[in-house]
Amino acid sequence: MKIISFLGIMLFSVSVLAARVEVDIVGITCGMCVEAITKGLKATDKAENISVVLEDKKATFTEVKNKKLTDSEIKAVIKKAGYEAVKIRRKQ
Ligand SMILES: [Cu+2]
Repeated sequence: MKIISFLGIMLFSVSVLAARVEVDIVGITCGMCVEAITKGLKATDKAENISVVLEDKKATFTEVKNKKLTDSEIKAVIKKAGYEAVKIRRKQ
């Protein structure tokens, strides 16, 4: 019973710590863009649950546990893929 409570607290902590990150991106025009940005974020090994939506021109993801993806890292990844990150929001 103690172990179950402990696991519950651990899971709760993880879900609290995993920030949802939203990135507004300029230059997304098609599915290839979506693919390039998704691949770029995935390659960092710091982002999971990655979703890039063409219509919204927005990428959302959660940070991998204990791996912080800074705003400048995000901008660099998006730039490397050929686009520009104009706004980054974090939601706990
Ligand atoms: Cu495209």
